Amino acid sequence: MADRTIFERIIDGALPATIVLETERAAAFLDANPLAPGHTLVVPREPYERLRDAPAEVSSSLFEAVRTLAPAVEDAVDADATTIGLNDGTAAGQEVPHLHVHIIPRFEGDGGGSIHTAMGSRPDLSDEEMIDIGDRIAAHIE
Ligand code: DGP
Repeated sequence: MADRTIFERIIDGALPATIVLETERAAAFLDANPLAPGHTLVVPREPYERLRDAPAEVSSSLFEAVRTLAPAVEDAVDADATTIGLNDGTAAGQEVPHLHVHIIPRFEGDGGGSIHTAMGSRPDLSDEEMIDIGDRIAAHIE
């Protein structure tokens, strides 16, 4: 089918990839454009676009796979640490519309930053604004 995502086609075997884990609901393979050796993508088998679209059993399986893989990836490439990230939506840099978690091995002195460096600036929020935002988040929990 023409409208399958790249990642569905990888899981189906229609596109080549180095697959490192397959579970009932998730799969993982090496990123074709790695930021470090071992850069791995973990995806649900079903093509939910955003984290908010995935039912609880799918997101649980996804993060269980992340938990399994993060130390395996780190050890396999003898890394010192790991950055785990999810570009959730186009404004956050998501290019492939199939939910995926990046596992990126990190090395002392590799020149990369923390997740904080992904943002160009920080907002200056008052205590009242922080409380109001917190209240609104709590009110939106479904
Ligand atoms: P994001 O910006 O979070 O949507 O990252 C998408 C990642 O997917 C990017 O790091 C490169 C990777 N990618 C894109 N196309 C392919 C592909 O065909 N195969 C593999 N293995 N990775 C891909």
